[in-house]
Amino acid sequence: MSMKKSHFVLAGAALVLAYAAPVSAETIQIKIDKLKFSPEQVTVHVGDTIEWVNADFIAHTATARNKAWDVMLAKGKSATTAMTKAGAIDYYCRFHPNMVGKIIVQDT
Ligand SMILES: [Cu+2]
Repeated sequence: MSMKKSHFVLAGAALVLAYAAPVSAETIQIKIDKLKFSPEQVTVHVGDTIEWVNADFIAHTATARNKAWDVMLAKGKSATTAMTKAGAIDYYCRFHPNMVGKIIVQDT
């Protein structure tokens, strides 16, 4: 293999890595319907965003037990929360403590 050709191959491999490396952030929807978070448990990555959609006709909250966030969700409204730290977060609704869910945030 000539020097020229091996350089070309290396450049091609570097290009593939450059395209594969960045993981794009995602938005994951958690719906509230009939006093339930759905899905009840999700696994996401640091940098992802949770979109809360309250499909009920009453207000709810999504409140992290570790106090990382407390999202107020009026009836029929939605809101977003960015997941900035790795870890497992249990959350609940302050108005209806039986409503619980869990978000597992993985390092990217
Ligand atoms: Cu509630």
